[in-house]
Amino acid sequence: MRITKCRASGSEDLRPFLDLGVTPLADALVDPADVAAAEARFPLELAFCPESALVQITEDVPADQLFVDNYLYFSSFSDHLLEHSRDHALGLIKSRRLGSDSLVVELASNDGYLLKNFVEAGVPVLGIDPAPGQAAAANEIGVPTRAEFFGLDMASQLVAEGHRADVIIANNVFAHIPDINDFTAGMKALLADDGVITIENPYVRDLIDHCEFDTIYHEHFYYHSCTSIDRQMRRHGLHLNDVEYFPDLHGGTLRWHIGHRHDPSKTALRYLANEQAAGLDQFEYYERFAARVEKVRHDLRELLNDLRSQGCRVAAYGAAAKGATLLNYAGITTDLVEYVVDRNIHKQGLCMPGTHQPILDPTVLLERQPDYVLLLAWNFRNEIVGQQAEYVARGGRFIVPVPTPEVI
Ligand code: JHZ
Repeated sequence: MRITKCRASGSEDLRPFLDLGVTPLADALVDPADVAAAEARFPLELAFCPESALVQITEDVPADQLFVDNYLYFSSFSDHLLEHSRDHALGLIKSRRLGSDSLVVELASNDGYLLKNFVEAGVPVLGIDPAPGQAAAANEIGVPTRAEFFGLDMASQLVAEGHRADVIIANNVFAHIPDINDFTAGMKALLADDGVITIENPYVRDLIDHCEFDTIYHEHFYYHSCTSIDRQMRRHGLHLNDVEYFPDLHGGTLRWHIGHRHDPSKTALRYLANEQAAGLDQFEYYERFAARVEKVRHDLRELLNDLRSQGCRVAAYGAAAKGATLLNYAGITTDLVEYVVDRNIHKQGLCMPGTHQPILDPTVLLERQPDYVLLLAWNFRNEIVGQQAEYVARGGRFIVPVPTPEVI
């Protein structure tokens, strides 16, 4: 269903600026037996709300369809993410002096990849994640996890049970919530008086500036800036107090520190001022994005067509959600890219949504030695290219699709 109002501010002044067509759900990988059947498809369009400064998609797909029925994303398959998460946990234990009488709650705790670091240090945790397979995997490794959607109801229930969180962590989930106000109100209710919320999410400024349009898909309702976070928190009596930047994580990720009291660091104030100076709170900043996205599609198709006409064999690496957006928007079917490899064993044996490349184990790259590999998971470029040193030593080449298609 198409929304008519900003999900955050309720304003009707929603200004569309990018149309990626009608695409299947990016994580709805297809069983090979079902490829002949029609897949559900939904419009994928982006809009900006001047009141909330929030970029968002205009289509609402029910959350069950996105995160319960089709969800095979397990955080633990990236070494880089595991290291990043460990640093985050150890940093919080030290700076917040967490111990056996503290409580850390993670929203969208996935397979326990982050909370396990607190468990190892003897800090009590609670994971919350609606995806049943991921929640079960977390419980199995000793990370107590409830397989539920988080919101004000659940927060109130936890408070009634006597819980208040010293730390609430919400990594790569603040884009994924259909009702952002209910989710924010839940965090406000659950947070202890002197507690801290840390939220990580890819930065909309990097998305626009580096043309990372493939990170747009139906799971990602929102594309955040410091300004949009600041306005969202203030609406709920919370405050943005600090900002950290991780340029190599998911194409550029920000971590926002939020509390009940307003005590902004110089860094937080600088980010807000820089965004205002650059115009991130104005529609004009987003207006010309569509033409740049269209050029990536054109150039990538031209490159792949040229390679195929020279008889080159092309595969892809990473059955990522962003890969599904790229392949579907650019119309890259099996005639241009034959198959995709991915080390997530839950994805192997299935096919990419819409374009239907089979997903295979990465060892086939050495068995079949394709001439080129389109790097769909370009956010893990160093990690993946490093792992594939042998493929490269034998003459294999990677194609990085964004910001402009490039052979490396
Ligand atoms: P990856 C994810 O998006 C999921 P996606 C989520 N929707 C989100 O918000 C963003 O991140 C920020 C594989 N892989 O993580 C694993 C290897 O095979 O970029 C994944 O299937 N070998 C919550 O889905 C895929 O690549 C490797 O060495 O776009 C990467 O997907 C590595 C490092 C990864 O996610």
